[in-house]
Amino acid sequence: MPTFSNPVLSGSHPDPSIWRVGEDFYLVTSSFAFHPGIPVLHSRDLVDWRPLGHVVDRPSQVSLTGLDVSDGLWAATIRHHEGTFYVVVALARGRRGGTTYLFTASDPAGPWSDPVVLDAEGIDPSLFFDDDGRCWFTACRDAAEPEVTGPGELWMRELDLSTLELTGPTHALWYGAMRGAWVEAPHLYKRDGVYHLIGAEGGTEHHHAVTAARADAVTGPYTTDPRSPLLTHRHRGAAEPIHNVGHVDLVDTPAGETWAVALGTRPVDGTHTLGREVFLVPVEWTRRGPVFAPDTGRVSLSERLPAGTAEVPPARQGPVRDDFTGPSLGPEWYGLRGPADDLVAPAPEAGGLIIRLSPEPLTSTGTQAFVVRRQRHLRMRAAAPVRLGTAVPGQEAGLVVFQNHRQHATLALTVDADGTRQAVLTAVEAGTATRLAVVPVTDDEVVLAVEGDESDYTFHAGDSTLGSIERPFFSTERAGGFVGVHLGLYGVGDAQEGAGVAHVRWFEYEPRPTG
Ligand code: 6LW
Repeated sequence: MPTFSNPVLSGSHPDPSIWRVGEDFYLVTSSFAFHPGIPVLHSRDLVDWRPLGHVVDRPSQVSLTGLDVSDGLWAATIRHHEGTFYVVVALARGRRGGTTYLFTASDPAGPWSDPVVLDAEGIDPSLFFDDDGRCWFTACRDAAEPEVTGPGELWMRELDLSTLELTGPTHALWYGAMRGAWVEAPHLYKRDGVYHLIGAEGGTEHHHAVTAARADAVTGPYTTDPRSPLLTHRHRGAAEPIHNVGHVDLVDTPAGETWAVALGTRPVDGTHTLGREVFLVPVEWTRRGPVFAPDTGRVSLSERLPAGTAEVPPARQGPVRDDFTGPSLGPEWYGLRGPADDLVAPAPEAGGLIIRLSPEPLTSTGTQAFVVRRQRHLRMRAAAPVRLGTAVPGQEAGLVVFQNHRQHATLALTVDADGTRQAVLTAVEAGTATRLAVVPVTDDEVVLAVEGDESDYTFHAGDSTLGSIERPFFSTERAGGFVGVHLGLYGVGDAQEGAGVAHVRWFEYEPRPTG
């Protein structure tokens, strides 16, 4: 039987939401404080996903300034109805829901509208279009009487599609099946006249689980599906390769199957660095509701292909080099909290990327001269030839291994007070920087490289090895938050007259086989 490998989206792609229009599947994920925000991906087979665009690509849509890396845009839902795509998302501040936004587009590749602010509290908003054309908004929030119901509440209001306002009464739908932790991630589906409310419980970590309730009317009353949890790996041991499974969205294929996209992690010795990734899980609808992974009851690294798909392209092997020849950076590159195009941009006449050094340090909550892409493989090498335009003490540019603004490492070219060029390896933990190694360099341009594997990240400048940082240093377990490791380029320094520029001819990312 032909199979595919899970995850179908490796690296930090949390909280997947999926929709199909005809033969085309569209998927969005959380993007937190990264910019552009809310990636939209496209697939024809559910396995091979290509970036299509971003919902948030202009600072006028949403301000992310000042936000912690793991706040920002959380858990968007994508839906399509009568020619319009809808995305709803919560903007989190201080790890809590702040503002709920609704965006629309006629083409999921964009442009997406400026947002409409919905009068909604909480997080994990979703939309359900009923057969009668009415649209229902659901989300989760703190329960009014947590000692009675448990801490979280899934709630609903109607969305008026002509005004894009929530209207009518608020319906409290459900407090979860297990009630030990917040119920969240609600999505509503209708099957054979029954409304199925699927949620997540246990938190996004080890106890994450998919639970469900059902009702005969859209506004309830909802009764708990007694089979809950319907999908979880909370009961699996340390040898289980996939953990933290939950937060699903379901889609029907043209061939008549149902599949779920779920988030999960692949920890190594109890810590994960690649973030929450997207796993594809077969679903069978029964009289009792959806059965996830009917053959095994769990998410697998190797899964049978969806019906109607004979084969999928093999995963790309070998290094991928970005020569920065395009007019702008490709969709795999992200800045923080706003566009960094005036600071980091391809410069074809200079043959590569120009980084204008910025006084904004990587530890700030502003927009730095900084571009990164997801680390998508545990074993990998990233490398870039970097040249610092001037030799001014205090200026630096180079590679960054970025977990968040308070937890990262840099391998930078800089000069000391005597003007001696050097490469410096620095680790920043909980916002405090420690200089780990310094080597002198002689060439103007130095290839800076980092190799990662199960044990550590090892840093090289030209032929010199500066040292290693243990992999768990960059893990979510150590750093907290909701994101995985990103790799990229940055430059810091006060702009001097005509100076303060670094030049990078290319950036190479090479996945390496896991033995
Ligand atoms: C997301 C929520 C969650 O909104 O983490 O714990 C939040 N689960 O469903 C951010 O990814």
